[in-house]
Amino acid sequence: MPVDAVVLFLRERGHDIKHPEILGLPVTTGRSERTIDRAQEQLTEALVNGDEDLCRGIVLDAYLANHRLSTICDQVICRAFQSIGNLWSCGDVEVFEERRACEICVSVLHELKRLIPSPDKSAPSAMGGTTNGDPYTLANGMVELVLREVGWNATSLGCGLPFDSMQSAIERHRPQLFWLSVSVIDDAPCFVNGMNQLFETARSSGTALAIGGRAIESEIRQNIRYTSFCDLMEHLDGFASSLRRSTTSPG
Ligand code: B12
Repeated sequence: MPVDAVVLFLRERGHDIKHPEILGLPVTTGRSERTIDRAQEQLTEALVNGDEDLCRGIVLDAYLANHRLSTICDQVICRAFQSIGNLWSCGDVEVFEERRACEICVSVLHELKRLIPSPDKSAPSAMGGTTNGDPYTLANGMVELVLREVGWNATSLGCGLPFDSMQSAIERHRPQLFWLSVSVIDDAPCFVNGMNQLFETARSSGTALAIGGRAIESEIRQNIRYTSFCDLMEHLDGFASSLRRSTTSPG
């Protein structure tokens, strides 16, 4: 049986996992607290200490406890990075510790991708990334996972994409959904212009445009066009689930 099917079975039945190493999971799987608040505190500490196995175990335990990926992303991983950002700005965490935490997180997100059941061949497609000058990889990786969990065939195009290349991707692949994660805006007028052109391309291709990220402040939002703005992965989870139902429902 493939590992994603075994993990799905364990999640749905709430069974404990006795020998995680047989499934290629870290030996710490099944040892950490399954409550979300405690998981966030444990993850912050494990990330700062660079304990990759423990980080993988904490996140996988939350997943095996049947928490939605969007909840794990918002309430465990994102909050852990907020704490790390605060510790860094107070000088209590070194730059190398923060960077190492990001590396670990990227590998944990890859591992989660392996454990989510693959979308059906007939699943609607989604793609997206971050724009020019935006190096923030984590939120972008999370969007891909959250969409896959709700049955989308989601593919990240990566970070630092020029707007015209995103338009080409939409025209060539005509995905039902395109996302943009925006953590940095270098040049607001250029961003607004790029977004509005992207929206026009998306509209003429029948593609919904979902955006989110800390850099989209209300003044920017008022000047750009999009289909859905999400503060959280949990919002995307709800939006993408209902869009998927309307995309795939007969008639
Ligand atoms: C990791 C990190 C970096 C790394 C990122 C590496 C990487 N591989 O991604 C790097 C090294 C690039 C970096 C650089 C800098 N950083 Co930095 N960084 C962070 C940190 C610690 C975590 C960011 C992160 O990834 N969080 C996890 C993600 C998942 O959370 P999120 O971005 O908030 O996303 C959530 C929502 O916004 C939403 N969302 C986001 N995108 C989308 C998209 C869609 C479609 C949807 C639905 C939802 C959604 O869902 C997410 C989950 O809830 C933050 C601290 C913090 N509070 O976030 C500081 C932070 C953002 N950085 C900060 C600073 C100061 C910098 C630097 C200026 C430092 C420097 N002197 O060089 C540079 C600037 C770089 C640049 N070009 O702008 C400050 C920003 C302060 C400010 N007010 O602007 C922060 C807040 C730290 C702090 N407390 O001071 N940083």
